Amino acid sequence: NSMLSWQRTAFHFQPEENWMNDPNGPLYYNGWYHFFYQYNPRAAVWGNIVWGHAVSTDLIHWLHLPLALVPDQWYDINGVWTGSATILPDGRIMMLYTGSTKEHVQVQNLAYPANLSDPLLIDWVKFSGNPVLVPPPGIDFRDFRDPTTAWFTSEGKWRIAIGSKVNRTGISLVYDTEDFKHFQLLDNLLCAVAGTGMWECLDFFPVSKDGKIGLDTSVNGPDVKHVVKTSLDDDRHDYYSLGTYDEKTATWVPDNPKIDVGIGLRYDYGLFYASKSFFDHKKGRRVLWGWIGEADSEYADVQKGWASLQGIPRTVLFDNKTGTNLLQWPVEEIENLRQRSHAFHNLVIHPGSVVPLEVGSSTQLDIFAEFELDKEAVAKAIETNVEFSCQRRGGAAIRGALGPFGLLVLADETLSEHTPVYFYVAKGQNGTLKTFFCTDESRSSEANDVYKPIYGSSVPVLEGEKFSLRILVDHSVVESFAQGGRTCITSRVYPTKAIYGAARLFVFNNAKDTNITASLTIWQMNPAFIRPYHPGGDHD
Ligand code: DQQ
Repeated sequence: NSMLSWQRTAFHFQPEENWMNDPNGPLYYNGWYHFFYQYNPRAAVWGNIVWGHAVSTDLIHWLHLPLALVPDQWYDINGVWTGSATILPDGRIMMLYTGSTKEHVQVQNLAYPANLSDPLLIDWVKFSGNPVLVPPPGIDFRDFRDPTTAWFTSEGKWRIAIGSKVNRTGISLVYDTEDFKHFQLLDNLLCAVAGTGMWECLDFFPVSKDGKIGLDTSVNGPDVKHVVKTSLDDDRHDYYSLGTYDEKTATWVPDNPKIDVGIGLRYDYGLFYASKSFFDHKKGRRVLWGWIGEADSEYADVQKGWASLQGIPRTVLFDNKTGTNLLQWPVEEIENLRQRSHAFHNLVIHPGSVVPLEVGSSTQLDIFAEFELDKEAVAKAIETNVEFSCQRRGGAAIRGALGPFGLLVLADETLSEHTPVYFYVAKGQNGTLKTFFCTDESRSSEANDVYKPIYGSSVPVLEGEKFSLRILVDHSVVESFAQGGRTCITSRVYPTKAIYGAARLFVFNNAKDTNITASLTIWQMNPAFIRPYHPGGDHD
């Protein structure tokens, strides 16, 4: 449908058509990144779930391959659901995934590459003894899914976590295995949080306290913290928490019980779900994939013939400056798509003004911006509204003493459509500043069958730091990272006017009492050719 074809992205991973959801089993092997994903080969809505498969050498340019796993056995006939890869020291690959059986029971199955010397790992074999795990006593047959990557224990066993729930308590079951075929359920739960409901797509991995290097999943010791991530089926958000893992008891405790799994921090305050990380041996980094769904109607998805995309993969590091959060940042390879840049130095933006940035068409951009407030204005400001929240009625139109200020992306000339990505600084009674980072979709589109929320949360800004943000704009997706990736917001937006050559970019300052000094670099982005697979063809 040409009416909607502008929504198609230029450098995000998408199948050629139909529905996609969770990232599955990402891995790096023999020079190729492999990416699998939940896919409906028949329609642009969820159903008939198989594993799609693609390969890349840079995480940005992809080659689509034949489907890796399809429902063809009693134990996965209702869907080949989410799973994770473990690469053994001898180079074998163990792929554990959830199958929905002919009776809709959730079981765990094992698959592996048919031929490890095929660099593209095209053919996959299901283990003849599947399923390798069925729901244990006390667990509902519909609440047992999404096995993690395994990590090695000092006892010489592999350990995995699987999400579930008991009543309203979200839990992480833990199993040990030596061969990925026989598993032993441990007595303890890795962790559990009351009131959080079903835990989908658990992820569990170490981060280096030095904040510099990524770690393979089995690394442990005094120099690491462990992250637990859960995708809450109830509210469809990905929550993580930093804490300490005790291998002996197979338990994990959060650093701060107030920001436990499922109640504290989120990877992303917009649309971002069912994420999964993997360790990239090539570059020694941990890379995070997340599913970005649609915010339009199912009818529109069927019209356009596709639904969902994947976020640009993010490197994940511990933030050793704050000590309280992770840093997420688009993988450096995305920078190879940058074309010519436009730079603006020390633009002074007065209260209540909107200034166009003449950068040409603005549908494919990489933006880096830094903002400073007037020191005097900050000192004089008497606003005491630390109760601010991004979701408060009014969004970017609210005018406070020290905010909002930021960018308007995917805007048309007359601003009848625009999406503000912005900071809001609130001043507390004792003079402390609290910063919020938000995206306001309420004026993003004149279409009325679209969900247009205001997203956001607070973001730590340390003494001496400027306010900084990075935004990737790609037709119908806006991924925003504040303060080096402390707080992230992914939006799907569906403008009707601010498309192709008509899309513009503005910087704005809606604060009442302060000028904003803005310095920006803006790159036009090349498309990433994501190519179909032609058996027997040339794949160079
Ligand atoms: N998607 C899969 C499940 C998982 C859910 C099914 C999360 O395995 O729990 O498509 O989006």
